[in-house]
Amino acid sequence: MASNVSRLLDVSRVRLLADGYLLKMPESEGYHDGTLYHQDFPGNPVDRSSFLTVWIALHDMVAEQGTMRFYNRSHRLGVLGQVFADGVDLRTRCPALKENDLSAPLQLRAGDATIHHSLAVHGAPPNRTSKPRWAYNMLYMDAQSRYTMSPGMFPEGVSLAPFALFDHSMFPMLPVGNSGDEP
Ligand SMILES: O=C(O)CCC(=O)C(=O)O
Repeated sequence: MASNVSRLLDVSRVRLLADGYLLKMPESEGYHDGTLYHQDFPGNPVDRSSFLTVWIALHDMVAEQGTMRFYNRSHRLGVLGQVFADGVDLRTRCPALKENDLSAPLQLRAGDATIHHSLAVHGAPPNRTSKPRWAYNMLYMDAQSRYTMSPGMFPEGVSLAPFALFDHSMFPMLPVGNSGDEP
């Protein structure tokens, strides 16, 4: 995975920035609504606007379970701002996002993955089925990225100096092969 990410980012070394399980409960149970359309960059304390999120379906899932959708080419629109503070998603804030540029709803098999750029606008509808939706995601960054201290996703108890490299076991440097395999 790290080798493929290094090729996509065009960098020689990559670190894991974060990973986690993503549970979207059925909307009918009242625990979760859709995922606001957002970019990942404003929610992470990283000084590079190019990092990648790999999202893996942990079971077969239909689009009605709330699979993600992406605005094609939206990574070219620049940094569009944080959405989770005021709950106003980027489709409302940014008229340049056109409905016909939205990717089709995805039906996925267990193990299928999507990869998106940290500036790609993406979101997901609520899970309108009766079954929970489980996914696992991993964020990979250029190993030369530096810590900006901006609020966002960051592990509790880890302390880095401003603009330090992410030189900590929570952000492992990953082996990058040079086998030339296709991503
Ligand atoms: O799983 C979701 O619905 C959203 C996940 C997401 O925004 C991400 O992986 O960047």
